[in-house]
Amino acid sequence: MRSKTKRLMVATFCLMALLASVVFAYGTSVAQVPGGTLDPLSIPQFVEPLVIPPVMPAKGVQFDKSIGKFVPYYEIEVVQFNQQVLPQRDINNAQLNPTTVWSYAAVGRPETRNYPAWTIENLKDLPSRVKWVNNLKDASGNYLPHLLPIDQTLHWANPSMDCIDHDHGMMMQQMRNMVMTDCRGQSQEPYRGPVPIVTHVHGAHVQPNSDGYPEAWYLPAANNVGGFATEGTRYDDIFGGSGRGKGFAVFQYPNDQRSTTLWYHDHTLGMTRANVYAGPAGFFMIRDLKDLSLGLPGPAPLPGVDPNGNPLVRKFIREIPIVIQDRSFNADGSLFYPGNRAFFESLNVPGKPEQFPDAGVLDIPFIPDFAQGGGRSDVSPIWNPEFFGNTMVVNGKTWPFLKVEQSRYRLRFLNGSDSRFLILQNDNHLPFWQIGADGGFLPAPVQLDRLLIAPAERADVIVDFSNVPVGTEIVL
Ligand SMILES: [Cu+2]
Repeated sequence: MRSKTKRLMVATFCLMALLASVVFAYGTSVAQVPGGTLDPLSIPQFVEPLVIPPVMPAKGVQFDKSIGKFVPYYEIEVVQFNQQVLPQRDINNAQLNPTTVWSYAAVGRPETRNYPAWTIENLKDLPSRVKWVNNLKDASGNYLPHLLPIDQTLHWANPSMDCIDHDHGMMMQQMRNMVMTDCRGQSQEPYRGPVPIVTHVHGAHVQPNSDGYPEAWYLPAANNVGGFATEGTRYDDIFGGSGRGKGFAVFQYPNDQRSTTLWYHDHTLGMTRANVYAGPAGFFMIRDLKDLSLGLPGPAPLPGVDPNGNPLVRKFIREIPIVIQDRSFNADGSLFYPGNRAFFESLNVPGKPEQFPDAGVLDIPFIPDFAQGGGRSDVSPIWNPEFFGNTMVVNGKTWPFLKVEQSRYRLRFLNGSDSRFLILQNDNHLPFWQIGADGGFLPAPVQLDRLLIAPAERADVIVDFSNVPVGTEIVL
């Protein structure tokens, strides 16, 4: 295999303010990050307002006998829909299509469909219970295939049960009288079957049976899932075995931890990267009534009030969750994600159209083929060890802007990228006052001019726009 040249791109973010109040938005410097057929330089920046994720509605309450308390109960499904992630028009005024994405939404409440998902609000020490439904089905009840190329040769969910280690697999199957999933597959083709989903709340204190183990996945309850394993090997552990059924699992979160910023996302074995890239992720806040005495900027979005398209509500809000994700797109608006290992090597695939003009081809044996010398190849044909997108998507829009008041704001950042570390700074030299991180509040606020956030990491930050003149533009 040819050695690869490491592609380096510094994530230069820009914070930008404009208008009669203060506004800010996000941009990235020009850099040649390879991606799909949509040229990121054709996407106008700072034309769409930042979406403020509303609060996920609960279905009701349920009585938990073991603790003798009523607990909030949610029914949340993963669904597929179209969303205008790109602006409506490119820089030449040509139309840009909506993007087909997945996300979480309240069951039976299509108005809650948004990528990223609406925020689940929790009170410390009050458990919450969620029925997580995999509803990746079409209108006629058949399963929807994945939006992105899924490598079947990794150690992954493998609902097709075509385990490479077949003899071992058969023996295990007979011994344990169970189907063999959660293994490396034989096929070098992308998986086109029904999509496994299992949800994990990142950073939550939780019992194993509600953790969303990677092997606890389940398929949608679709008409045509015959021939596939419908659950992973740890599915039976779910909620003590009582909170499960076809196409769903019920998990309970004790919320017995410090108030903090958590997030929920798919966690399926060997395909979390692609499932999360397709969209399903949202904030999961734990709040402590004691925090009300801290005098932090607020309020956050309130239950039952969608702040988007409502200037009065937006003017009032002072706490905003912000998830930043790098993505790449194709000219038809679809998400781009690499479909071959050669992409990672900046090389071409033999016999396929060039993805890197004038580069060579990657012509090596892939799993399960045997390499020279007799050993099995250990290189997967589709999977890329890391991925960098060439646009910045913030709360489900490319390079949005936000009007702010002359006031302090609490910004709850999440880096929802696959591989990219983010270094945030702004061109107005406004300091970030970091007050919290993954586990909760810091002992004291820390003043920073740059904010480094790793993938999946959160930063709870106060930015003070009080003394910024009206009309200023700040680029993050
Ligand atoms: Cu996570």
